[in-house]
Amino acid sequence: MRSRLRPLLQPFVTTLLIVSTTLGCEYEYRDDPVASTRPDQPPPPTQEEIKVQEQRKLAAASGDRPTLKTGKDVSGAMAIPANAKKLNLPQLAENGQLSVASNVPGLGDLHNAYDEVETTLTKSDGINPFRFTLDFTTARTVKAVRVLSTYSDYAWAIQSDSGQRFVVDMVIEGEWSTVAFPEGLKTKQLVVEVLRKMRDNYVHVNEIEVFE
Ligand SMILES: [Ca+2]
Repeated sequence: MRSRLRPLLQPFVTTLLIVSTTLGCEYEYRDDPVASTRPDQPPPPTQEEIKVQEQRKLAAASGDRPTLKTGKDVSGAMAIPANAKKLNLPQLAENGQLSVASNVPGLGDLHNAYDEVETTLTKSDGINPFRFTLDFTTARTVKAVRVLSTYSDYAWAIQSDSGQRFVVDMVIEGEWSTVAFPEGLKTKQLVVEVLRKMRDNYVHVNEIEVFE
């Protein structure tokens, strides 16, 4: 019986051997699993970032041009008073006598807006108006503030810590605009808002200067 079955079983055993050898070879040439190189997940957004994202969505959905809150219209050309002296904002910031914040979270180049270099700028990442808050450690008697914004005509506003607010309605793209206070504006805080007036809402601010 066994001898009669052997010829029948032989091809089957041979086939099994070939299949197992082939599979074995295939496994040997397979690459080892590659370790995951995916970077760590970014941290969840902060409440402030969520609020900004919602503002962007609302602005995009409305299709309206943003505007500045009203204030005293000082749109006429103004000159820096002759006796005014420019504050060295980068130095004051480095000395801890000035801190600058904005309404756009996470900007790493905010200092470009007050580094005394016209060609360097920071942009608002879709937030319009772009608001800067300059907090001095001691009260200043401000005689003028001037601003330079590029890539679009713009409007801007300056506000003191007492709430006095001045608005320049229209400035040509790439031109400096000055608001002067010949009598001096006593304040520890200056809020500067720049509104982009054309096309998108990426506000480019090259420089903010303060004179005392
Ligand atoms: Ca600059």
